[in-house]
Amino acid sequence: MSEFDRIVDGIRLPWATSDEILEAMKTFQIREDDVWLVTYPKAGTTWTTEIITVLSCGCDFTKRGEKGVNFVDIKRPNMLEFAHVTAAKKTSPRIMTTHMQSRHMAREIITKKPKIVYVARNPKDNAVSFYYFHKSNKLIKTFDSWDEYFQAFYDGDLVGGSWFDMNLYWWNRRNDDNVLFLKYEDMKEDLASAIVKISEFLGWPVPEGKLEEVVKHCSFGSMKNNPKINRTNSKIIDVSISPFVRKGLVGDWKNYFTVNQSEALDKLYEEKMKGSGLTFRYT
Ligand code: PPS
Repeated sequence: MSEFDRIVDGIRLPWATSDEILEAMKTFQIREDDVWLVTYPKAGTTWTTEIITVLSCGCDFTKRGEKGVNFVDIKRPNMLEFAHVTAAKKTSPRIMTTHMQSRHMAREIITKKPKIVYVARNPKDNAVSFYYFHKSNKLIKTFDSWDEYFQAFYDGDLVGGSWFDMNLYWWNRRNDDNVLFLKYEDMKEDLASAIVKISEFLGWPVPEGKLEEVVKHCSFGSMKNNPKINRTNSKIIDVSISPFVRKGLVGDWKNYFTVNQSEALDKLYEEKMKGSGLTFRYT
């Protein structure tokens, strides 16, 4: 227990994920036509949210954002009501996002079979990105050093819990009809294909001739230059410490991991993900 977080059911959670939210998820009504984007923090949530949002309005950029995205995990200080309360009043189809581990997710997510897009990012880059988020986000703690942070990531003792548990859970569900499992590294390699895949999965087509524009809109450069997306005026994220849309690279981990840390994480991956068949590109 700290001023920033506490452990619930073995998972460290920020205070902003209050007990009321966890309680509400037990009975929160999922709709079959909901679209849920599920991610471990810093795996590409904002990027994929942007793609889904643009697809949801027929790729008409002037209408982008009309629908709103319901991130149910936390109540920010400036919110008048809980996101799940707001979401319950929304018309279908709703766009929902969460970083919750299966233990805390809205229970009906499995039984109601909404469309679920899961994005996974290799653990090393995911860890570095989350490290910077800890520095800039006022709602979670800042670690004194990279080494101290690395140990917490290794131990699965960060807010949001273990990278391994979450990714293994959704990888094991990747063949369910209602699940689309994507990798950040594949999205980086070929954004157009990722957009088409998401579009086909959701049944929200990209109008003829529009794909290039959507790719441009969702590219790293244009998202970084978008103050709303880059949280430039956020009261929670101090972008002077680290921009929200930071580097967007595959392989940045090499600037932080020591050889020993890299080898230790490889070994842990081997143990935790053994036999799963899930692999990542690290460069
Ligand atoms: S959060 O706080 O959990 O919602 O963060 P999340 O959006 O999941 O992850 C943030 C990282 O995604 C990178 N990002 C992108 N990468 C490539 N292309 C695009 N368009 C893009 N948009 C965001 C962002 O820069 C963070 O990664 P790092 O490595 O920190 O740069």
